[in-house]
Amino acid sequence: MSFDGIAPINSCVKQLPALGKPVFIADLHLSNDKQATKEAFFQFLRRDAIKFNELIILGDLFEFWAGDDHIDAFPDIINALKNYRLLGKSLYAMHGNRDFLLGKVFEKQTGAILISDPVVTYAGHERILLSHGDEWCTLDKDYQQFRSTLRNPDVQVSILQEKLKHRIDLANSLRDQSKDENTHKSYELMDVVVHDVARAARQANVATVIHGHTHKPAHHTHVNDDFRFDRWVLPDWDFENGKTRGGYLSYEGGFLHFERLS
Ligand SMILES: [Mn+2]
Repeated sequence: MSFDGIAPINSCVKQLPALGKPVFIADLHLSNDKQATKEAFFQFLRRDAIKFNELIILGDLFEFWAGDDHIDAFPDIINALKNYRLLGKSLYAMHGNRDFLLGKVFEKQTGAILISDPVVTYAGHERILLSHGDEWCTLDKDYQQFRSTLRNPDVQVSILQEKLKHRIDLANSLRDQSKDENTHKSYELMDVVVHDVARAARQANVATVIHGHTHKPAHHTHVNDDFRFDRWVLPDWDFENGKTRGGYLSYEGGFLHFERLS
């Protein structure tokens, strides 16, 4: 499976069709050493996502994705996604900061469509802005610098020309480094800056924003310079060692609704 030369960031569509009955998830951080979390995801697809028409993954489905030639490490996850598509459902995936190298082969093998971050969609009459959310963690200047480097198409292409093993080693070391750094970062530094979300919402002409990344699930109603908007933050998932953290947001009958998984 060879890299086709298209930077993953250039593989994303900038428009989504209107959503009929969508379900949103993010930050599952799936990997092969997290069997219980994978099982929770498979059960969610069979039992919960099946009740909806579109599954929208707002980033970090994977703990890390070293490039599309990494796909062979995750046959069970790829099959589960493909089976969901085969039910006639739609599947959309956004890059997170850990799986920003998801590309055309992932799309082809799962039937998912990669979507830009941020992107506007409609659910019913509601215009909604979707994002992973890390773009709005603007207090963390070092992180933003790092993010813009990794989102540069030329950088992505040159990373993908490295051997898979080198990329996996690099991803592991970056992850360890970020875990290490994050223990010293404040709560505020690791959260979005509401003013920046408000500006993006205002520019996109939406009153509702859905994002993940911060692992601070909530429904906020903000009033920022007389601009009022709702911000729904998706939970991360962790079912390892008896934990039952995870959930989804759905839209049905004109309402967004949070559901916890257990
Ligand atoms: Mn993230």
